[in-house]
Amino acid sequence: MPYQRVLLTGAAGNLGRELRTRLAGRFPTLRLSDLAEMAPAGPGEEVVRCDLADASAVAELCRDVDAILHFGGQATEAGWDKVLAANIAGAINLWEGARLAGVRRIVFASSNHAIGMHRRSTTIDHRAMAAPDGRYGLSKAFGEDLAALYAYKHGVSALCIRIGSSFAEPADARQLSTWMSFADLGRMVEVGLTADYTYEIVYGVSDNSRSFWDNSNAERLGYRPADSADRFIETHIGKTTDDPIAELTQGGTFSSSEFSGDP
Ligand code: NAI
Ligand code: 15L
Repeated sequence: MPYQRVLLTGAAGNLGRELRTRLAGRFPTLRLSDLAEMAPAGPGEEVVRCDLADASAVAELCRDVDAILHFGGQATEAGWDKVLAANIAGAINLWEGARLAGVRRIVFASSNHAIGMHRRSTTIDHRAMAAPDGRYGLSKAFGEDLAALYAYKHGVSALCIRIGSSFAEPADARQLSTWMSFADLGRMVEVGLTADYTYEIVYGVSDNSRSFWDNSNAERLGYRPADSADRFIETHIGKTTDDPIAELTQGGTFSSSEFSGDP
């Protein structure tokens, strides 16, 4: 059954603004939400300001929605207060609101920082154990487990996209491995909305030859990336840090920040 109304959280953010443009006209109604101000609603759009930490507001936000693209929340490392409110309470409120509203599917912007302490020397796939590289990464691992609970127990199917680095262009040597173009993000979101599955984890990454990840699960679901960071190898290969923990781990400086273990 096609979706009548799709909710996009984080609509004022970098990826939210990209997706808003790419999804224009794709559904009868696209409901856009964020804590921050958004551009006014265009044709086929609804704009709703909402704090994900406010359970009753989020329950109302989910009403009459068929599917959710959950991109809102704290998008980098932060203190527990912010991570707890936006990403942990926010995720609980969203999935519970979705269950109550009969939402069928959630596409979740998880992050490579859920597995950021894995070594760069190991190629991991969607079955790798969580290895968060900070409070932010832990909140994404929590979101993935929350999605599994609601998928298997309550029928809210979920695609968790462990996004690498989604920017207009890769910025440094690490992003030669982790970069995802905006167009490939759009392709992955389309797979998330249309493929047949209950609960899946994939990596949000373009077709980079230096990728840290075996993304065969995404390919199995129908993802065909059209972009690659490889054309930046020559210019970016030397753009490394002088930080040994960052260079050792997939999460880079997220992993080395506050690091106090054995390398
Ligand atoms: P962003 O920071 O530009 O967008 C996040 C949006 O969430 C912001 O507009 C912010 O106002 C909103 N937000 C924050 N707290 C909120 C709250 N309590 N209630 C409602 N809205 C709130 O980040 P970006 O880059 O657009 O990322 C979007 C999503 O993708 C995030 O969940 C991030 O963790 C995830 N992601 C992004 C990656 C990237 O490379 N851009 C990589 C991995 C994951
Ligand atoms: C993320 O999860 C962040 O949202 C983004 O700003 C980048 O830091 C990205 O990971 C990355 O690892 O490059």
